[in-house]
Amino acid sequence: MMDSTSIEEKKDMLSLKIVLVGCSSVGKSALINQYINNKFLENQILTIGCDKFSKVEKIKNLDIKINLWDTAGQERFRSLSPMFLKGSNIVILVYDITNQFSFDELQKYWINVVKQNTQDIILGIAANKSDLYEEEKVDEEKGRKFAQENNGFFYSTSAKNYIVTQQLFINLAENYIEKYYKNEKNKSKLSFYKIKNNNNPKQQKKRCC
Ligand SMILES: Nc1nc2c(ncn2[C@@H]2O[C@H](COP(=O)(O)OP(=O)(O)OP(=O)(O)O)[C@@H](O)[C@H]2O)c(=O)[nH]1
Ligand SMILES: [Mg+2]
Repeated sequence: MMDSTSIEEKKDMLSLKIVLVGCSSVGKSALINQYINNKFLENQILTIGCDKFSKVEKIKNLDIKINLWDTAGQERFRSLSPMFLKGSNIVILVYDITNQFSFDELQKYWINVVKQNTQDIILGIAANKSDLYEEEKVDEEKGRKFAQENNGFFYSTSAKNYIVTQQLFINLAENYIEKYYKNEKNKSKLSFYKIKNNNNPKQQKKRCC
């Protein structure tokens, strides 16, 4: 016999808001494109403002609608970040291992913006472009230490690699469910997404600003 919770989960779908932030050109859009479309573009177009994508995943036996917020890293869009971070469940700070500046900025700027504008999140640190290890400027240990200091999960990623990219998003979502959903009193932190009147919730893209 089903309990009331499982019935509710069948009617509505749980949704998670995942926001990617970090400097321009670190590969935020490329990671999302690989995760959603299994594609890598050498010339990914730089993001203006923020793009939204979604994908439905089965995580820990639950159907979860993953909502991805792909924010623009260019300086001129920085003032918008607090707005996009609001209500996030998971935040991924992305840097490029071949670009020291992109890592320094995570420590000097992005981590503070995230701390000031979020609560009860799971934090991921993605050291991206690992396929360019020969041009590495940021030692992996530094990235791991930064993640540890901020209670975040460290991932070495390449947007060219489908499996690694899947692991990044799915593992963080699993960690979120484990920490907040399995804990009864935190259940309300996940929002419910009504699947009625939505023919294809998978792989949608829409501009959010
Ligand atoms: N070799 C390699 N190139 C990558 C990787 N990820 C992204 N790139 C390339 O880096 C460039 C910038 O990637 P984007 O995904 O547009 O970067 P972004 O972080 O979304 O940049 P903004 O939208 O300006 O914030 C593109 O030319 C990508 O093809 C990676 O893992 N490896
Ligand atoms: Mg982008």
